Amino acid sequence: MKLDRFVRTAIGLVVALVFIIAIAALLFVTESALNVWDRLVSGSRVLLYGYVAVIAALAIIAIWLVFRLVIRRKPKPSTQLSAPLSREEIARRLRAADRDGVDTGRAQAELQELAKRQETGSVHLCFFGEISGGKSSLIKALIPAANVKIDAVGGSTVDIRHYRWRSDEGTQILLTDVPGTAGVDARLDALAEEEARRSHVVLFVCDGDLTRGEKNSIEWLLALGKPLVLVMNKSDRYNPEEQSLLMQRLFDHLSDMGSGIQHDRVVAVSAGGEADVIERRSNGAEHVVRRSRPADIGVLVVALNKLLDGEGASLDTRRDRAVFALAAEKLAEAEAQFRVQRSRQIVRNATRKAVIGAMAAVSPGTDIIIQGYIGTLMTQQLCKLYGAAPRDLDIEEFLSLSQSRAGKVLPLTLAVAGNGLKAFPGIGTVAGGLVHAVAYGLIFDALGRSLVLTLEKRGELIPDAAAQDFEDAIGEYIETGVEQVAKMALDQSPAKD
Ligand SMILES: Nc1nc2c(ncn2[C@@H]2O[C@H](COP(=O)(O)OP(=O)(O)OP(=O)(O)O)[C@@H](O)[C@H]2O)c(=O)[nH]1
Ligand SMILES: [Mg+2]
Repeated sequence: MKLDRFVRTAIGLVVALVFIIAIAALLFVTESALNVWDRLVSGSRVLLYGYVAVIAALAIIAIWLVFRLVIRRKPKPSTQLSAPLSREEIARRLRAADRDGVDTGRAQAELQELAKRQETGSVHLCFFGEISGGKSSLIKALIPAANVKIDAVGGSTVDIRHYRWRSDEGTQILLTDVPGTAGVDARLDALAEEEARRSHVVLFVCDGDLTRGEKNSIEWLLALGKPLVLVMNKSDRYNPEEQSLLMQRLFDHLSDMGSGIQHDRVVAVSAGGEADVIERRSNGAEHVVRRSRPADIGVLVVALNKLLDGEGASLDTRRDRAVFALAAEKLAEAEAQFRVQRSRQIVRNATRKAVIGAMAAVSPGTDIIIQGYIGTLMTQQLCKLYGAAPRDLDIEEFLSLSQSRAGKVLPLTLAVAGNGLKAFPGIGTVAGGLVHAVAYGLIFDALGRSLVLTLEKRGELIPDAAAQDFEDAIGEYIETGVEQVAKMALDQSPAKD
């Protein structure tokens, strides 16, 4: 690129001038700094230290400001499951949640139940599986005196019961009967799953090849680190050949899951019990006769003894960890619920303030829709609630992007606000100021609600993405929020009194 001679001369002169000014400024600054320093050093010590302290304080404030504006703070570590959890960690989370006002009752109850079980030192073996596999029958076979409900109709067990099986060297071994899974009531599945997590060992009961649901349950239990015995019950229904084929299939399934489970943890048994059979007498008449089936559970007892002997020492630690994880999950649920409630409150407060502010303004300008104090405060509060820590610049950018989006739908918002107000009886002609106030409120309400979803989804405030979410949802939000916001405005309106 060829530059004109004149332009080049001009640039050269400007460079020379800048150089001279820079040198002069440097000399000037150096001279005054040295001057000040000389005077400070020759003056009183108090003045010197005071001066240095003021400069240091100014420097710290400047660094802090830059940090706040520019550096994105890391979001709080998530409260999701991160195994293995220690007792201290879960206690710390509970204390923090308690301080925030989260209802930690269900999580605390889990830890209290654990403490109770630790105190008695008993070992819990939980019979788990789909309905009608014969869990209750197996308990009855192991403890003939136990009063267990057994029924051919699936879903016969509906609560959790512990039965004392025996004592090994003073340690009580309890068998736990839980409702079968995959029944009609999903709440019973949850009940059974929680109890399985509280137990030391799970005896997974099936009565043939595994269903998809059973495979999923086993994978889940293995992922939780539960010691497992796979019990194929009702083996009396199969001939020896079928039985050995089935056992191989069960073992293959477990190997496919990468469980590394030994052969002796897969057993075929028969709980026995009683069954009604129809018998035909010599005279041709049919009678229902109750027949008892012989029990064959020896291999199960052997497998259990071996497991208890081999893994005895680690069973408590593994059970404790599983319960800590369960408590953490319950805490996470409570925290999520808390966030939903609290975020509603925050959005409602901001909306109310926006409505009041707009009604107080003599002629509300459309440009102040969401920026300013209320928008910033609402965004900050919601981000804090969801553990996001955006830079101040991000908040500003998000609000200004949202503002331009809100501007686009302002005519629609005003129309919706006007209609919403007319729906209230006895309002008559709706004043323009009131319509504006409702429109402002609607925009805040929509902004808050969409921000909550964004934070839930992303865990942080990414200005572009959050503003896009707002734009995508604003139409729907103003329609669904209008009744509440119009009511809010009318409650504030002096015309009402
Ligand atoms: N043939 C045969 N039937 C059995 C055996 N064990 C249990 N049953 C029958 O299976 C049915 C269900 O037995 P339950 O012990 O109630 O099964 P469960 O797993 O506790 O069932 P839910 O509590 O409903 O989940 C009953 O009709 C039992 O008689 C067995 O070894 N062989
Ligand atoms: Mg049962």
